[in-house]
Order: sequence, then C-alpha cells, then structure tokens
Amino acid sequence: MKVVVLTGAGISAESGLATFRDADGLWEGHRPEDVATPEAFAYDRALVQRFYDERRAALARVQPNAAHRALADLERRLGDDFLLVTQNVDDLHERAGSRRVVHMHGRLRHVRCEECGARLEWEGTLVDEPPCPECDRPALRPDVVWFGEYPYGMDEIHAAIEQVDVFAAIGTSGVVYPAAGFVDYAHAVGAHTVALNTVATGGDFHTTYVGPATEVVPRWVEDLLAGRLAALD
Ligand code: BJW
Repeated sequence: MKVVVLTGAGISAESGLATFRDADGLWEGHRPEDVATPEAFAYDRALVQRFYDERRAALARVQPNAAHRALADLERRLGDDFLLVTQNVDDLHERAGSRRVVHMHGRLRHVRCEECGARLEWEGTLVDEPPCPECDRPALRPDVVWFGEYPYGMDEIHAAIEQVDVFAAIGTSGVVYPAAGFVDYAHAVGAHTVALNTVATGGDFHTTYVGPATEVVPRWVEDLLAGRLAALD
C-alpha cells in the first residue's frame, strides 16, 4: 500500500505555531498573497527578514505533537511506500522522527544566497544581512517559497502520487496551488483520498475526519494500519 500525506499549517497549530488563514493567522489582516511574495521582500527587505527571524527563533519554543508523531510511526511501518509532503517550513515532522519528507515550500532553518545560489542550514538571524558563507556577499534570504516561485521537489511528489493508493491531506485549507491540486491527481490515478481538518474543506475527498489533528491523525493512522493488516490476513 503506497501512501502520500500532504500536511499544512493546521498540523502544527496545536504545537503553538499560527496558521495562515485562520482568524488569528500569521499575517493578521494581510492576505498571504500580498505578503509572501518576492515583491514584498524587495519593497521592505528588513521587515520580511525580521518576520522570518522571529519565526525561526520561535521553533526553539515549540515541540512536535501527537499528529506529527503518528505520521512518523506510519513511516516506520510503511518505509519506502510512504512519502510525507509538507507545505510547512517548520521542522516538527523531522523532530518527531519523520525522514521521508519533502518540504515543498522550503524550510525556516535554511537560507539561500541570491547571488551564488548556495543553500545552507541557518540558526541565526538575517535582518543584520550577514555575508554568505560561500561567496561572502550579503545576499541571504529565507529558503522559503513565495507566491510566483517554483516549489521544491515537484518531480518526486508527482512520481509518488502517480503510484499512490491512499492520499491524505491534513490541516491545509487547500487554496494554494500546486498543493491544492494533488487531490485531483490522486483521484485521477484511482487513489482513496482522505481529508483531516477541524472543518470540512472543499476538494474531492472520499473520506473526511473532522477534528483537531492531534486527535484525528492518530485515529486515521490506526484505522489505515488496521485495514492494511486485515487485508494481509
Ligand atoms: C487544523 C487545525 C488543527 C487549523 N487540526 N487542522 C490563480 C489560480 C490558481 C493558482 C494561482 C492563481 N494565481 C496564482 C496562482 C499560483 C499560486 C496560488 O496558488 N495562489 C492562490 C492563492 C490562488 N501559487 C504559487 O505561486 C506557487 N507557485 C507556483 O504555482 O509555481 C508555478 C507552478 C505551476 C505548476 C506546478 C508547479 C509550480 C507557490 C506558492 C507558495 C506559497 N507560500 C506560502 C509561504 C511559505 C513561506 C512561509 O511559511 O512564510 O506557503 S503561502 C502559505 O500558504 C504557506 C503555506 O504553506 C500555504 C498553504 O497554507 P496552509 O498550510 O493550507 O495553511 P492555512 O492557514 O491556509 O490553512 C490551515 C488549515 O488548517 C485550515 O484549513 C484550518 O481549518 C486547519 N486547522 N487548526 C487540523 N488543530
């Protein structure tokens, strides 16, 4: 059984990280499409650097939750038949034990040099415009994917969905493409599709688990594995 899971900000909400589009969202009052853009960065570089510096620092104050851990357990059971695609830039999946993770919108603890293209791990700040360790120029930016930029890992994601038996979308509003289109692709290849969210989202899902991720994700993983074990009997 091949499984692809797509996660969004909702899976980290109960760890204490704000989502984007809920009422008390990360970009309070601003549409993400107006803020998370290369144009916004060019217009006010210091503001955007500070925003990401604060979010990077906040990672040290949060911990993975039961939903992250349940997905790490699922990976341990399924091995190479499992791929976790996350839109999140936090590292809570890795800290819960997941290893087969594609960060399609980049990672907060990584930076990219606009001059030489180097991509590096980074724990410090960027608002002070430190020199790139590779080329020495002060051209580092957060290694995240803004609107209009091309997400990471698309070939690997498409190859996995092409063969998938079960596709699950967890804690994502399903409004940002290309991730929002994965469910249609999974449908087209005949996969069973599942949504897990506190609210019923749109999209072509066969099954919906409504509730907080820390409750519904462990339950879904249990259901999935029970079905799989029954099928193998
Ligand atoms: C819980 C919960 C709990 C809460 N338990 N659940 C017109 C039509 C179609 C497409 C376009 C268009 N115009 C432009 C586009 C393309 C554009 C796009 O999609 N725009 C739309 C807004 C219309 N997309 C792009 O530009 C992308 N690039 C691109 O398309 O390149 C070309 C291409 C073409 C074809 C193939 C490949 C490429 C790039 C998108 C980059 C998005 N970047 C951001 C910022 C990342 C850095 C950062 O973190 O700061 O990514 S924006 C933001 O939205 C972030 C997220 O990853 C992303 C998705 O948000 P997410 O995770 O769904 O969060 P929320 O807040 O929206 O939802 C949270 C959900 O959790 C809710 O449903 C809650 O109910 C739920 N929830 N608590 C369970 N406890």
